Amino acid sequence: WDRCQMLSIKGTNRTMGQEQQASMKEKRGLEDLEMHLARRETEALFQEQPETGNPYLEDTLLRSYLKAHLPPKVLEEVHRDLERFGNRLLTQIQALSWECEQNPPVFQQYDAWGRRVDHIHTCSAWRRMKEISAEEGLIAEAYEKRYSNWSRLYQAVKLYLFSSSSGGFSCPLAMTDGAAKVIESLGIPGSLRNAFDRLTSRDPKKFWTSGQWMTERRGGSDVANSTETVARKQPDGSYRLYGFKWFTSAADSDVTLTLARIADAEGQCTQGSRGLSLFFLRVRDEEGKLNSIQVQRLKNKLGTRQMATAELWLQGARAELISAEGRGVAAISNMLNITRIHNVIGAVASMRRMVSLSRDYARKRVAFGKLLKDHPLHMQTIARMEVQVRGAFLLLMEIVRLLGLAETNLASEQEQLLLRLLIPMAKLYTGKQASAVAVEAMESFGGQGYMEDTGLPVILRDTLVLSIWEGTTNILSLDVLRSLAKSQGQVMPVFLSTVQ
Ligand code: UCC
Repeated sequence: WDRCQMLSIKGTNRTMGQEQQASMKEKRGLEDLEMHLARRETEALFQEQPETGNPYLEDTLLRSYLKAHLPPKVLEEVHRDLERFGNRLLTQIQALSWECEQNPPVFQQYDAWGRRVDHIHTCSAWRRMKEISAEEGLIAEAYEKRYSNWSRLYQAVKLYLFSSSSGGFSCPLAMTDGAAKVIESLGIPGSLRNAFDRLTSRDPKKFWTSGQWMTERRGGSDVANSTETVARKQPDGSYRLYGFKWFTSAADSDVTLTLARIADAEGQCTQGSRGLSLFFLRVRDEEGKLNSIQVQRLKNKLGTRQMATAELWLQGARAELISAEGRGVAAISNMLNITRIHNVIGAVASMRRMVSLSRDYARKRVAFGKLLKDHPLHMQTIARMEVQVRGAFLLLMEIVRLLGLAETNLASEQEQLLLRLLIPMAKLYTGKQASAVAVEAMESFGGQGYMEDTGLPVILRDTLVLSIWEGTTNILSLDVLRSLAKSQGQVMPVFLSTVQ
């Protein structure tokens, strides 16, 4: 309309006064137009941010699952704690998570005077995550067994709620849980009592995290043939480790479990799986000095950038042998099974977060004259994702329910077989599923989904590792076969009847 007005003014014969008036009017008209456009531009670019509320209260499937399965007394206490925890996630922890993303770890190899220091600087939010993990009993809950066989499931639920707001801290927690499990399965030897207490502590000042150093230069899947690290026995019965660990996640951890080959008196080692033994070591001493370890560099990863993944030289690191000689792989497999369950937790949690955000956006964003939620095609896409999240969630709950039974000696032989089969199966399936769902959910935000500062690409990047670390899809497929073979096929009818 403004434009038509101006054109009609320009086209007429006018006196000087009229010209002046017309030119002022034209100027005003242009100013109006600019203001109008500017306002329109701002309005058109403004979109309501997708948000989620208390992740526990909003998760109707989780709540109905707990209601259907937990004994009423346990449910009452768990519900109260999860509601409080959900609020804490919303009001405190989510902001810390973003801070971790914004301030990835920095590696300082030398000090100003040329001394080698190999210091990995982490941000205050990352260190706060460690304290929060202890305060919330994110590891402790599973080992205190306050709720008997339900403790493991309760811990898994807290980790599931925490995972997508943890700023990557769910990774060291996975390995910490795995290390505690290995130590517990060894009967908590006296020399490891202090470590076990710290790994499962609720006291932020005492709490330790653990690493899991398995991957070496020659590979990460074929551990039996790739491990070059050598362990030399010392007169006091301890060992010193020499080797190069190529991929160590959360390298700022306090302790770690790792594999090495014990050298005999002639310096010879047994090759293959039977030559591998499991060791425990502290990464730093009381003063923070590295245990004869040099940090080569930090890894430059596609995702999980909040966390320091490093290449480490072991140059005589003092360590304790904790498995029988040559039984390293079997001993660390307890850890692997726990970290693989954490992987499933991470997968389900990231799918839940993406789909929840997508659902919220559909209630706010208008396109083609109506809200996205009123477009059947859009809703069909969201519904398909929702079904995937729900299925994966129920599979996870079944696994941690079975694990809880096994850990309190309440699982039947059949349930134990089923658990052994379901862990690699769930890990391989949800690992791939998570990134597919994340990509689909990202698309549901249009171009905004592709923008770094929305935080959505971070979730996608971080899901891409889920099919890789802790055993790739094919390695886990082979582990499914291993579990079939180990049970001499007995697990198959158990699986089929359970599914039916
Ligand atoms: O460290 C990494 C990143 C850390 C970050 C983790 C955070 C995750 C949380 C996410 C939160 C969001 S990545 C490094 C991970 N590396 C792996 O996962 C290794 C992948 N490779 C495998 O899993 C292979 O299958 C191997 C290494 C286990 C294969 O070794 P072997 O020695 O060739 O296999 P064997 O000879 O078949 O098995 C040796 C023994 C057998 O026991 P026995 O001798 O009694 O018959 C097997 O039954 O180990 C037993 N065993 C198992 N037992 C092997 N695998 C298992 C298992 N899964 N469960 C029980």
